[in-house]
Amino acid sequence: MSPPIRRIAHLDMDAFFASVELLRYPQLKGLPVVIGGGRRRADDELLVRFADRPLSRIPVEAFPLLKDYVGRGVITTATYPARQFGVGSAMGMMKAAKLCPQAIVLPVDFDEVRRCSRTFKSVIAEIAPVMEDRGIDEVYIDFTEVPGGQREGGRVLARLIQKSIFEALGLTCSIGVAPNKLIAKMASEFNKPNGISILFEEDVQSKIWPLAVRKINGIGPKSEAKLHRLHLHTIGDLAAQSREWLVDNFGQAYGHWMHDAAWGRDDRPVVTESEPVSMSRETTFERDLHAVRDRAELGAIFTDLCTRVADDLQRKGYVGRTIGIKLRYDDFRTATRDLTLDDYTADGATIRKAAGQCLKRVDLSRKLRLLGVRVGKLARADAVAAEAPAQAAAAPLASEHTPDLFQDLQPAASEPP
Ligand code: DCP
Ligand code: MG
Repeated sequence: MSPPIRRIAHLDMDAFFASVELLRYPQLKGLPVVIGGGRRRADDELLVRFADRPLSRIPVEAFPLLKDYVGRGVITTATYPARQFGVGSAMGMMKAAKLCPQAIVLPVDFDEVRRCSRTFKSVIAEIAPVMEDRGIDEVYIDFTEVPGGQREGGRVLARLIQKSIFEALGLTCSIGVAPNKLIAKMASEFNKPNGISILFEEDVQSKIWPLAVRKINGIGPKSEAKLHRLHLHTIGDLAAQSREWLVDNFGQAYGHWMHDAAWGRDDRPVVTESEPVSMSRETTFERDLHAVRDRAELGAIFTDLCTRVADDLQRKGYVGRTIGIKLRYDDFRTATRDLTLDDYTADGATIRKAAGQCLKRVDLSRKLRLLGVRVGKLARADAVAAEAPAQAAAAPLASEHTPDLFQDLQPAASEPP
């Protein structure tokens, strides 16, 4: 057997946010549906009106339509039937309503989107462990050493992954398999939705060169405009230029990169996602604040940062043991302090207490321009819960009884008038 050749896949979910909504409302399958609008759940009213039946039995006629939408919202994504009318991501809803007034409008359900995102990635990771997370709905996968990864250029493994994701979630995706990430990313768009596209090095000329320069991931609108001014429109136009000419016009790094990209060369590895080490939130104030004179304001900001870190941890499924703070003074000096708890936590009040303790150990006589809260020594919440179910919740502090500095300044509402 010949040694395996490098095969890299790019997988991208189809009309992701919209497809997630269709899981809840399968009666909308095949219809033009757009996701977008304000924060208000446009289907709230529906849920109340049809509280007596399952979501899948709400009549299609009852859903809100694009033609009735008033506001300045933009479309996040659209189902493929809606795209046939020219409606798509980033288009204003009022403009889209002119193209496809009959489209159904639904808001995005971020929690559900995130859950689906986690699930499809874990399905892939079980089949092909070298996977790089590229965001909510896309990943790169190294097929090279995976069983089936070489058969039919990767088509066999790609089919298995598509089937496994569909069985787990009822969602479809599109996959491109190619010699590297750069080409794989372009290839995954070739047969959308629910498609597979297999490219080899020798296909670059016929399949990649006719595409617009903008299709290269890394050529944005500014570079595109400049290339157009130089009368270069397709990737083939770019490939026809000498390396030196590209370097002269676009600089060393970018010029060399462009030349390689146009010839389909890219040796970036697929980087398996490492676990986060810490999560933090910080904020720079609109004006410098003083610990005593602006204590109510600072206290509220401090609590808000703790709540937000706690939300981040909970949403991403982590708990942490080291709570830290960061201050930047008006002279730009920075101070950090941290405290390690006995038990893991993702609880806002616990984080707030520990962070308050840290605060007592810094100089608060100077004005502050920035405040940050960090939680480190992270572990997956489910792993910790499985190990020590009794301990996971409560996190006693090192010194419960010492008041912390912003603590007695906070909450503002309880201060004497
Ligand atoms: N998204 C967004 N804002 C944008 C573009 C996209 O919030 N300007 C969200 C909605 C998409 C998701 O990210 O569902 C994934 O983006 P894609 O570009 O992959 O678009 P889709 O998955 O919706 O469609 P496609 O089938 O073309 O991949
Ligand atoms: Mg997508």
